[in-house]
Amino acid sequence: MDEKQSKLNREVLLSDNPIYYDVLECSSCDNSQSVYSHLTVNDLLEISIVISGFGNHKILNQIIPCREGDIFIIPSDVSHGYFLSDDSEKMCVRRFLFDPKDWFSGDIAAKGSPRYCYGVFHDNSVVSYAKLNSQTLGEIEHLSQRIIEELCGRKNEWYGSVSAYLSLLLITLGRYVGDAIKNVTESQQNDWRLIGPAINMITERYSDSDFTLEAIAEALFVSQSHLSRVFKHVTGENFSQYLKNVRMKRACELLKDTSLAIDDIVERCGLKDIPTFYQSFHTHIGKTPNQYRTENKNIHIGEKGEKIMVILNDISENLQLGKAKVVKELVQQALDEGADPERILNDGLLAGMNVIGEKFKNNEVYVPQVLVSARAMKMGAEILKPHLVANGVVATGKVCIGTVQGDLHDIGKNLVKMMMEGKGLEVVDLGTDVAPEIFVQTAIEQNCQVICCSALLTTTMPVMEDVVKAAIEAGIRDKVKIMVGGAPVNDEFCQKIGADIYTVDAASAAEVAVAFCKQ
Ligand code: B1M
Repeated sequence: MDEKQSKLNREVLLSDNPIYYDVLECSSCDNSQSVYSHLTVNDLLEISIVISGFGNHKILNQIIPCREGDIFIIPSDVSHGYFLSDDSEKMCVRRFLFDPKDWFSGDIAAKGSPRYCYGVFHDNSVVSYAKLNSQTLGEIEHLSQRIIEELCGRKNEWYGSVSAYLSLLLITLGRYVGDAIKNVTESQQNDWRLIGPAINMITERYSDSDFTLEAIAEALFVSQSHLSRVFKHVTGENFSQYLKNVRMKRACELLKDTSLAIDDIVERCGLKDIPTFYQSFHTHIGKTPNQYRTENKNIHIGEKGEKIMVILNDISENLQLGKAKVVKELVQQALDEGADPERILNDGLLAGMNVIGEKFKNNEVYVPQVLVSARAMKMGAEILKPHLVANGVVATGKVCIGTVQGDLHDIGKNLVKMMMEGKGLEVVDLGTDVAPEIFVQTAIEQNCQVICCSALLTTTMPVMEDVVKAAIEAGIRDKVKIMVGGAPVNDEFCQKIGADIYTVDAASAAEVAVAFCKQ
C-alpha cells in the first residue's frame, strides 16, 4: 500500500470516562509515517466513520478501500489504520471508542433488537462494516459533532447527554449496517470470526508461558493447521510472532510504568527466561530493557530534568577533554540531583566516549587524548559504581571475565565486571590479552559457571570462537555458559561461533550472568 500520507490532526480525550474520540485528518502533503491509532484499550469498541474523502483502511493484513459514508465497527485492540490511496488527496475519519458493557444494559447484544449491531457484540467477530448513504451520513456527522461538543464543553455532566447522543448514533447506524455487510465476502467474515476470538484469547492468556496455538485451536474446535493458516492470512504474522509481539508490548508497558524487577516482568509476560528475554527484547525493540526503562521513565523531564540534562552534557564534554577531576565532580552532582545512575553512565560517560571513538576513527584525536578520556571515564565510573550496584539483588555464582587475546581494551570489560560484582557474583578478572586456554583452564580450576569474553577489535573477535572450541575440547561445554560482548560483537556473530549469548551492555550482561548462575 502506498503510505504517502498524512496529517494527523488528533484530538483525544483520555480520561476516566469510558468514551474517547479522535479525528484523523489525512492529507497527501505531509510525510508522517502512519496514522495508526494509539487509542488501543482492550475491550472497547471503536466506531470509525469516514466523514469525507477516500483512501484505504488497513485492518490486520487486509486492505479495504474506503470512502465517505463508510463505517467500521471494530474491537479497539485490533490493529488498524487509515491511509490515503494513490489518487486520494484527503480523508477525514471520526472515531469513537466506548465500552459497550458500561453503556448498555444488554439488549444491544441481543439479536433482533433494534440496536443489534451485526455480531460485533454477539459473537466477537473482528469487524462489522457498513456504508452510509448521504442523508444518514449527514445525521451521523451532526450527532458526532454534538457528542464532541458535549465532551469538550460539559465534561462534568457529560455522561447523560453524551450517552443519549451515542445511543441515537448507534440506533441510526444500526438501521444501516445490515445490508452493507454484504460488501465483505463470506470467507473474510468467516476468517475474522475465527481470528477475533483467537486474538482475544491471546490478549487474555499471554502471561501463561505454556500458552500455545494448540490451546486456541482446541478451544475454537478447529484444527491447528487451519487456525495457523488463517491467522497468518488475516494478521500477516504467524501465531508465535504475534504472541511474542503482544508479550514484548506488555513488557515495554511494565518497564515504563512500574518498578518491577526484570524477573518479575519476565514471569508476568509469559516469557521463557531472563537471557532469552534480554536477547529478544534487544532484537525486537533495538534497546536493552534497562535502556528502554531509563529513557522512557524520563520523558517528562520538567525543570529538574532539564538541569540533569545539562549536567550529563557537561560530563560528556569534559570527558572528551579528558578532565577526569571535573567529570568526577559532575557525576556526583548528577547523583545529588537524583539522576538515574544508569542514565549518567549511558547519556554522560558513554556518550562522551563514543564521540572520542568517532574522532579517533577519523584521525581527529590520537592515542594520548583517547587515554586521558579513558582515564576520565574510569574515574567517573568509580563514583557511579556503588550506585549502579545498589539495585542489584545479591546472587550467588562465579564467573571469569577477560578481554580476548590480542586486545588491550579493558574499560567495557571492567564495567561488566563491576555490574556483575554488584549483583553479588564472584568475578575472576583475567585482565586483557587473554588466551582461549586461560579462559577454559580458569573455568575448570575455579569452578566458574560462566566464561565472559570481551572484544573491541574486529581482528580479535575470532578469538571468541577459539574459546568456544577450547571449551568443547576440554569437555566442559555443557557445564559452562559462554557470554560474549564488546562494540563489534553482535547476536549473529554469537550464534555463528556457538557461544551462548551476546549482550549489548554491562547491565544486561550482569542480569543474564545471574540468570545463568541460577540455572
Ligand atoms: Co581503541 N579502538 N585501539 N583504544 N578504542 C576502538 C575500539 C575503535 C572502534 C576506535 C575507532 O577506530 N573508532 C578501533 C577498533 C576498530 C575495529 O576494530 N573495528 C580501535 C583501534 C583501531 C585501536 C588500535 C588498533 C589503535 C592503534 O593502535 N592504531 C589500538 C589497539 C590496541 C589493542 O587492543 N591491541 C587501540 C588502542 C586504544 C587505547 C589503548 C588508546 C584505548 C584503550 C584504553 C583502555 O581500554 N584501557 C582505546 C580506546 C579507549 C578506544 C575507544 C575510543 C573507546 C573504547 C571504550 O573504552 N569504550 C574505541 C572507540 C569506541 O568504542 N567508541 C576504540 C567505552 C566502553 C565502556 O565501551 O568497551 O564497548 P565498550 O563496552 C561496552 C559494551 O561493548 C559492553 O559493555 C560496555 C558498556 O556497558 N561490553 C560487553 C564490553 N564487553 C562486554 C562483554 C560482555 C557483555 C558486554 O559479555 C561478556
